[in-house]
Amino acid sequence: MAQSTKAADLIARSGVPAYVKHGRLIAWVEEMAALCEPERIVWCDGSQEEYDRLCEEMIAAGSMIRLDPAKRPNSFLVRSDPADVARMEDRTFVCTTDPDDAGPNNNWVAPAEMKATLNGLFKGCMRGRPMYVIPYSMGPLGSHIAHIGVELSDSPYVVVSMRIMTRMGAPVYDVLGSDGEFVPCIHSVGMPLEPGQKDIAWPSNREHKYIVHYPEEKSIWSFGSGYGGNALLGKKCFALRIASIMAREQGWLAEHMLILGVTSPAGEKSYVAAAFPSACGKTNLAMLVPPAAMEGWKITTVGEDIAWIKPGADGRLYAINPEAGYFGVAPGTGPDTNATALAMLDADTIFTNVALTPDGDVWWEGMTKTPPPELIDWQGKPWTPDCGRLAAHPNSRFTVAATRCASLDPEWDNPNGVPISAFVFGGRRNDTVPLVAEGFNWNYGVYMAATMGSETTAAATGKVGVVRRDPFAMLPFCGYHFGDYFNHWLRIGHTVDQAPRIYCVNWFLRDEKGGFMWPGFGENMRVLKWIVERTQGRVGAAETALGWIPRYEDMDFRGLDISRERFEQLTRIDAELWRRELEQHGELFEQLKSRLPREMTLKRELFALDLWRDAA
Ligand code: O2Y
Ligand code: MN
Repeated sequence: MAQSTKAADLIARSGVPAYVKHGRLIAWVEEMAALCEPERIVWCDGSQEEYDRLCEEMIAAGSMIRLDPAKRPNSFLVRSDPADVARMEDRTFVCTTDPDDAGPNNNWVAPAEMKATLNGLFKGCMRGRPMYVIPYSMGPLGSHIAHIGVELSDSPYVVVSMRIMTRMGAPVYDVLGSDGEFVPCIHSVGMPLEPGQKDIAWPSNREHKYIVHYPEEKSIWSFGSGYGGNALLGKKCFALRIASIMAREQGWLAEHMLILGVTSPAGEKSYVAAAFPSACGKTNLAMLVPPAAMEGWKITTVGEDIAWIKPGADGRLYAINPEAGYFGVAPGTGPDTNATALAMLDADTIFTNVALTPDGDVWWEGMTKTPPPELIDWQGKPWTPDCGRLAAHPNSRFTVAATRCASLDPEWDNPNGVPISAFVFGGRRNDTVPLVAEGFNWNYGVYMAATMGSETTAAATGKVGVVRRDPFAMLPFCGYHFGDYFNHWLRIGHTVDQAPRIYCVNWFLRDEKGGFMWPGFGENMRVLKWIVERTQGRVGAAETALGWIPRYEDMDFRGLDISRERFEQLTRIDAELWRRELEQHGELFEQLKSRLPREMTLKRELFALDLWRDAA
């Protein structure tokens, strides 16, 4: 039988649900089935029964372990292939007709060339496996800020993860109707099964991995990996790379930002959106527990990774969290760093690549001070504390619904979003960048965000202490040229009447002995308090070349032993370090010069003059 006839037959046998009325979508599923040749097509409805059935199937196949129901009800452990443990920036591509549209910040291949490669790899790639049709909404169903995607995948792990991470299932088709817009996303683990071939616990393709975005047709193709950001295509691929392009075309923002609510003892509420590079503690900040001495202050969580932000009719910017769950890093999540997250993982959680205890529970580095005497590590091998290996992979993850988070903000699901009072940008810097600074105005803030950098960790690059420029914490996620992106940010600030103030923060300053100067975690509440009180015009600051910086008396240090001298170190602007910093800004601008807004180079010159004047 010809492939197209076989695909039509597969569609007919799949029993397209009556509520799927979208002809273009059905035709696309048929076209992809003709290419991938799955054994059957499964239309996912997002029900609990479907989730339970897929988990049971994965348990029976040996690719999922049910944890002890008394200790972790309805929770599971999955172990990936050791060669498939993280998203892969070097295998991620943005394919535009003009390479300059993708910019130097993306890996580029011509669309026709990439299509030829992918058509070859996808041909027959789902043989012996089902093709799941996964409809999902990024953002509350029907919200004017939300958008819809449909992912086709041959991985049941992707289906159950997408059910936690997004609003997934049959109701999405009601919003889609017969002709609504959706982002087509196709994913395959890239390991077809020949008749009689036994499957393995974590199928993937060790030879070929591709995570590909076509901005002009707004589609996503992912091959060869089953892990996180490479496979759950609603997250980094759609909600950041493709959405950043849609946002630019449509006048909104898609950002790598957490969203938190700050409530004062008087009951006043403000919302703050904050961008940090990966592995800088965004989840911890989004679920911060204020120190006891700051009684009455409260943090609530709208989102911990991604924000979609749109101008509202009242001239403010409104943000939603497009996701419905958290795919957080397990190691380092403990009672002192994030007690809220730890409690949230008590049930209904999928763990990936953490260690298993002999009594059917999970463990990772940082969960308890003393490790258990014996474990099964993330690769399924016996582990003891003195064996010299990590028990959990450093990028091991939990996947859990937002509704399990005790600090969840009551407005987290509001289709109109929450009004943003301040944007915060932070990186991991040993020196140079002070604890906190407020940009003098929108353009200043955009400059600070555009030039932010972060010390690399060994996990990211193999090198420690090298500053990688990560504008807006979007380096791996901006789907187009950073010069155009800076321009878009400049424009947005001037189209709204009440643009939020912009701050930069640095929790990671070190002293001459290499120790952290700022305690971080819950104590970051003191900085957040200064920020929201600034937006309300209630607290002072000193004017510096970098912007407004708090004086000692502007901060609430009740219950924290921070001397004036230490505070001065935390807020010092070192002219020599800044001279070098501005040189590096210049190097970044040189790379982006074909599309860099003039404001950026002018601002850099102004900065240099101000710093020179202050130092003189
Ligand atoms: O390695 C992965 O696939 C996950 S990456 C990730 C997951 C959740 C939130 N943020 C990130 C990130 O890299 O920024
Ligand atoms: Mn992230």
